[in-house]
Amino acid sequence: MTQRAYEPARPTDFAVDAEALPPSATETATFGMGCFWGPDARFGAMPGVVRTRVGYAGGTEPDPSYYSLGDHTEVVQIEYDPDAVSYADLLAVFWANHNPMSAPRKRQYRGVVLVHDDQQREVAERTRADLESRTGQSVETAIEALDRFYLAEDYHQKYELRSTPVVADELEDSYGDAFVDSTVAARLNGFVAGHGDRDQLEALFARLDLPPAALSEVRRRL
Ligand code: MHO
Repeated sequence: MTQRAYEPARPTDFAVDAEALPPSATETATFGMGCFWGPDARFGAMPGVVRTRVGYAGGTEPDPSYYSLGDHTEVVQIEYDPDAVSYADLLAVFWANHNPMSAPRKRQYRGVVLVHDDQQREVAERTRADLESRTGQSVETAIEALDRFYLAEDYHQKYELRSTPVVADELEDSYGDAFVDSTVAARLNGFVAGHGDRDQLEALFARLDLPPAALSEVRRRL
């Protein structure tokens, strides 16, 4: 596999992040499923997901950026705890949350599973075949090997959370560039977008050592 892996930072200012599973113990999945803001939030709130980030992949041109995407696609990258959630679980969310039956006009938004290894390819192909036989329609979503993931600009990371600036700024001030790899940021980004249930939310809040002003601001949004 030629894939050059993104190396997550280890932000630790907040207990939830300090105690999060380290990158050496996680597995990684990469999906293209339309504008990457939505899946960043959806997967960020999913139990068993440890960190998320958005970026560009699936093309050949070097150093893509949002306004110079070349042949790349917007993707979400998900680090997960394989003892808590399976690749097949993530794929179920993936298939259910984009339209696999029609190829979008822009390559920027195409549906694609960028597999990290042969095991992932096998599960991806099996679930695609299941979907085709269940619906009797042919699936346009591609399954390809991930070559290289390029991290998107800061302002695209945890996009939903950025509309609660008190919290996003608090986390970014503490973490700087490592903000993107904060589990706290991933969860809150998901919760403010309406994902996750009350129990998950309260479990996070019980462990959240954010300043009171930031806590009450985020609660106001939930
Ligand atoms: N231009 C669209 C999608 C943004 S996404 C990062 C919007 O503003 O909603 O491609």
